[in-house]
Amino acid sequence: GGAMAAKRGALIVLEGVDKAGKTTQCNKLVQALQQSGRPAEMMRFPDRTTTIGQLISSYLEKRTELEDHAVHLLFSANRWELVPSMKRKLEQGITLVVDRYAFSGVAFTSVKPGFCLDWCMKPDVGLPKPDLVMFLQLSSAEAARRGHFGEERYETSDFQKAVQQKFEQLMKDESVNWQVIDASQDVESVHLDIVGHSHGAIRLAQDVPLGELWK
Ligand code: 2DT
Repeated sequence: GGAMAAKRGALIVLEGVDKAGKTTQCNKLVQALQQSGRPAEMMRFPDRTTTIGQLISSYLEKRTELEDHAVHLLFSANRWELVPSMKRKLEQGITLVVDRYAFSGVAFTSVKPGFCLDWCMKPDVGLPKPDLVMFLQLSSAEAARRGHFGEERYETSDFQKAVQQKFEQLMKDESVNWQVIDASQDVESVHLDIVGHSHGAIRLAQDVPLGELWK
């Protein structure tokens, strides 16, 4: 046989409605992986630091209006522009822990009038496929107990309920490795669940090539 390929890192995504604790858990997961000697980095979408990301950020802060199809494509373009660096890092053996991905893209746009799941998925077809997508499940009652929503676009209870239903539709797709996490538990228990699933995914990813999403 030829030279042994270096083991790649895993692409791990956290999804869920607002207030589920995604960002907290992404940070804790990266820390835990690093402490156990596994190279890991966090990413988030939208990545508001790029030129495209700044347009998106301005839209979310309601400082600008953008046509619904156009902003959907910007969110997707914001992922595609990061793909070369994501692939480089994964090939170097770095595990990427990602706060939101194409699933948020589809869930949030597809609740808008005149959009279907299928159209919303198209621009993200072929993105690096996550080895694991953990959905942080939280009831809308529990989300409400965690305090008020912020001032950004989409941060209302009705919108979030509709988004939750779209996520449930997306989770029926068995081509994606979904794991539902009970996000109503305390922070440490949620973390332990997430770490357990992640170690499994990292081990499996070492021996299979990175896939293509929805393809
Ligand atoms: P946070 O930065 O607080 O996560 O909020 N969104 C996100 C979309 O509408 N489409 C997408 O593709 C992505 C990744 C979800 C970001 C907001 O942007 C929404 C909440």
